[in-house]
Amino acid sequence: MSALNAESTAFRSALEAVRAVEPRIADAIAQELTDQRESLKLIASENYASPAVLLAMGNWLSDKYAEGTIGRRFYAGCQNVDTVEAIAVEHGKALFNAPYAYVQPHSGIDANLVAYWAILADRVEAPALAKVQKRNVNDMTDAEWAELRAAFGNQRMLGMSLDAGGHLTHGFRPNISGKMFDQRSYGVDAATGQIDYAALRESAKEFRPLVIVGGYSAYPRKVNFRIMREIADEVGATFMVDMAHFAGLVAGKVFTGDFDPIANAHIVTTTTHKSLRGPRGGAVFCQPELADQVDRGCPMVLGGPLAHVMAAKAVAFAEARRPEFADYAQRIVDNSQALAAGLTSRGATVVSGGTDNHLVLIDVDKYGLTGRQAEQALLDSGIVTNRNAIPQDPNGAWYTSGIRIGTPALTTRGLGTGEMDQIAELMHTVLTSTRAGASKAKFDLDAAVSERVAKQATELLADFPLYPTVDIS
Ligand code: DSN
Repeated sequence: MSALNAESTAFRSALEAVRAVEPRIADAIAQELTDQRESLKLIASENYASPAVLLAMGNWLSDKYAEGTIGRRFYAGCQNVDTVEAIAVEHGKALFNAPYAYVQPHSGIDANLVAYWAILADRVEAPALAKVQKRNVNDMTDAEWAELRAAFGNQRMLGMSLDAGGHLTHGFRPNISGKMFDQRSYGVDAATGQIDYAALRESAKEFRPLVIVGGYSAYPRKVNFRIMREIADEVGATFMVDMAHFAGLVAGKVFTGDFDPIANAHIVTTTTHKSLRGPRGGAVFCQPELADQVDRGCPMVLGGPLAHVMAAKAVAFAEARRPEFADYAQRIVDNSQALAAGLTSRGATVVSGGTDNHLVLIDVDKYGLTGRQAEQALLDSGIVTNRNAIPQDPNGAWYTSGIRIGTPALTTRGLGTGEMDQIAELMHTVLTSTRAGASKAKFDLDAAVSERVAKQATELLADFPLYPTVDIS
């Protein structure tokens, strides 16, 4: 049986089994494939996992509870989960050249919580921990949170500001990290749009954080993790990097040397489904001295490990160890740079003047639009992006003034730099044809324009079929 037939048969059979119980779910799954095939997906945090990764998740490994770690479980009968987790760890360590890997986190937020707890537990005195265990945290006021932080030694976190591209889990209040830590942000230089390491160093010296967090969700440049580690060492901080967005570029050896987080940080967290192209999930990589605390992730902050997803992580890591993944990673950046150049040449304002990674951030104020208006106008035209704050954004995090555009997914489909220029033209057409409406969410766009662009987007994708080996019709 050819690969085409094996994969198609597998997905068809799975849908048939689901349809026999709840046809609406089978229909929604099938429709998702149709929708993904037809849309120009430029969401920087999304990708298309391989059929092998997807199929590794749909099985009876899901039925097993396995709290604990390899060989030390709180449940009997975990021999196959042990095998799966050990293989995922083996591939993860080899892929990233990491001394230690923990592949249980269910998401990036979970991975960050595991890392924060490991850092706190490693650095905080035992009496402070005992004090916390007496608390009921659910009804705590801000003052009580401050008291709790004091019990932990007033731990401080220095992380990237949200408008410069940082993530909510880097110490912001909608996330528990904003309650666990006193957070101070570092931003970007107003003129260059890039991290000002001298300012970061000064801030760290003054603030004396327990942890410095590198990494981002919407920063279009390489980060010099060697300099950040130097700063952390100067102030006695633990240096953590959240590489969720650019893990694929680390795996593919686009980011090496000073720009390799694993080589420079004490602890590194990631998701596995963005540029890394694996299943939805997270992982933590760390230096050996933090390994014991990281291993406490479940049940400290995680529910039981998802063995079926760890199986898919193992498959994805194995795929990323192949030479063709390095080629893929480089093409992600080539495409991103071509997209930035195409937009710039058509008059767009690209934040920081370009990109070194998988994403491009544009300032849509140039078109008299908010991010919310631009995002919806593009979506109506078949182009899926997401609105994002830009440095010193006057429109805040909800409406924003920016659009974040990422190339990992379309690069997986095989689109190249020529197609990126065509996409820049389509985006330019939509953005210059859209007029702001009566509110920050409303806008006017001639339906003829959006229909024409959507048709052109579909035509562009026709030469790059998604999941060409999968036929579920
Ligand atoms: N949701 C991810 C992103 O879009 O960047 C991060 O949480």
